[in-house]
Amino acid sequence: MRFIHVKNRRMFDGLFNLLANNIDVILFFSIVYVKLISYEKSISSGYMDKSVIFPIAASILILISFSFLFKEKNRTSFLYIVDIVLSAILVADLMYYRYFKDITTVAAIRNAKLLQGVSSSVGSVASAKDLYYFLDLFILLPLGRIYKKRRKNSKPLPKRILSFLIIFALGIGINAGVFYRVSKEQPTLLTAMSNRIYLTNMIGNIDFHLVDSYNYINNAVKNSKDLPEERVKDIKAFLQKNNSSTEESNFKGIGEGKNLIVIQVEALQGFVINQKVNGQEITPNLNKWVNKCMYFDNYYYQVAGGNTSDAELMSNNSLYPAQSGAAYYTYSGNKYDSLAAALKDKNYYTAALHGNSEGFWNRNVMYKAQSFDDFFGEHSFNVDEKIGLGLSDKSFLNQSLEKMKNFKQPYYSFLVTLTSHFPYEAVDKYGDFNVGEYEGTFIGKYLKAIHYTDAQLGKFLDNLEKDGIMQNSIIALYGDHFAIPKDNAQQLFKFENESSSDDYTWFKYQKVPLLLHFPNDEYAGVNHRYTCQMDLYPTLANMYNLPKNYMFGKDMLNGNSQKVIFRNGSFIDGQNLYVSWSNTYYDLKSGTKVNETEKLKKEKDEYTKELQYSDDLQNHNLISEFSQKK
Ligand code: GP9
Ligand code: MN
Repeated sequence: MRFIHVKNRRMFDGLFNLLANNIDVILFFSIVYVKLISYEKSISSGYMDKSVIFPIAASILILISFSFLFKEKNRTSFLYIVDIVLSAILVADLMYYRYFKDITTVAAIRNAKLLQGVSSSVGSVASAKDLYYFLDLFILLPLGRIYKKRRKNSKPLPKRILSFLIIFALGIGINAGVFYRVSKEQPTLLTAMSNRIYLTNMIGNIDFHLVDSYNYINNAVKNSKDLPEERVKDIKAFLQKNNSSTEESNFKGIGEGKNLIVIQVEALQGFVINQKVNGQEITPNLNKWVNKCMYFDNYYYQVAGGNTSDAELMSNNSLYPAQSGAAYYTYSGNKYDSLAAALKDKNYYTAALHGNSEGFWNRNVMYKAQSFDDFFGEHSFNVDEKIGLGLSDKSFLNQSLEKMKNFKQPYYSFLVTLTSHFPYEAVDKYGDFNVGEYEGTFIGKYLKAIHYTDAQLGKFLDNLEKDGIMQNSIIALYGDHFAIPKDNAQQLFKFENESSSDDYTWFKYQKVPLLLHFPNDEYAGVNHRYTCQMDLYPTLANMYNLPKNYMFGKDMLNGNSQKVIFRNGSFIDGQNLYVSWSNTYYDLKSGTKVNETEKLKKEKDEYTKELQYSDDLQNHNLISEFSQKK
């Protein structure tokens, strides 16, 4: 009895000593944990992922592990300094968030002019509550002093290294599991960082900054070596050849002096045009406008890790998406010879409009880099109706029209819609479109969502016509990318009565509609030429008499190239489809497999090179170099 009592007492003393000896670590963990959770709550507006507690705990453990490398009395000072730095980062992040609705990145800090918006209005983005983040520092300072005095002797170095290794491994282990889960759910999120708030909601603030820094350094190292002279010459020669316009005469200059309105529609996939469900047209309004427009029914999207932002990049610059990640993020410090910049040189007013938070896809940075005069993001609209990610298409298009009426003419308006966004659920209660047997299915939800957006686009286009704006404008409307991901392909094939589900069939549906509208519905008709998002800018450049210098695409209204190169190396040449992941060629019309010929092999090598040229150009900011030398 007495023996057990003594044993218990010893255990209790041991535990007490362990806690007392590590009180600085325990306090640090608890306080930083509370700060990180409170930060997470501030940026998540109600949809915080509960499991974020694991990466948050793991990242604190990793920080703590390093403190064990110090002698005990220095350990406390180390933790104290880390606490100060972390609190400062969190408060800076909160202020940035209040302004941009986004998380600060190394790229944004490096490009200091982007922070002007925040720094010039620190008063309006700072909050008294932010002081809470520093409160503990005042209480901990005297406590730390007392503790330090008590801790005269220290554990030997090997023991401290062991503690470091155990805690570090624990933190890394938990984080590895979390990162695995994120990359399973969204394979490109960690490298592309498309939705930084969502990512921070999954991995926490510290991990976000670590991943961001890693991506930043990784890219910088990759691009730090100068390109060999020969390579630069090759790229120059390629661009000169691709952009020379000797034979171009169709439609040349027909847009000069006219407004340009480009509408990029979220997830508008080609198969819905002129298609019915349950006996009703899915997109009755676009179907009507298809007949009044030059309609390209073989227009392919080519987006990669940058998704919507890649569609914007290609349509406005005729540059390929980045090999990995999002160009809108990786190449935000580059110089661009964009559509907006070229039109500005012709005294156009240029504006980009989108109803989501300004920071999404780094738009606040990238629209500036592409020389738009103004960006009207969520802050510039009255958010009177929110569906899903942001302002509803209905309200967005109505308010955009009112804004456009006040734009100085001629203008270039670039509108990006939002409501018909994956997973197409938010829009359900805003319409009564009956999709019959598809009710409740993934494809059924999409059809409802795109039916809603079609109605809003119809009203917008009708108003442009009614208000006489169309009379003096050229309009381009296209879908940004697929709506039905590969995971759900079977539903699409079933809907389209496809008996096969091979790669050829998959590619058949990777098209988005492109509608070009000219005053008085001139040039209306269907154009079956194989074209793609890379071709929009060269086509518009010819119509608006803009210089063509650094475009990789082709003018769809001149010449006869039918080249479509996808970011993964797959391509279409007008006769054949090449699928890179299976190294297989198909006849484009019949879908039968064909063997590789000398000609096809040559094309494949040429197109791979073309993608590499675009990568080199962007990795080494060559537009800046070339335009200085000119
Ligand atoms: C967000 C919108 C959606 O603003 O552009 O982007 P996505 O997820 O489609 O790439
Ligand atoms: Mn999109």
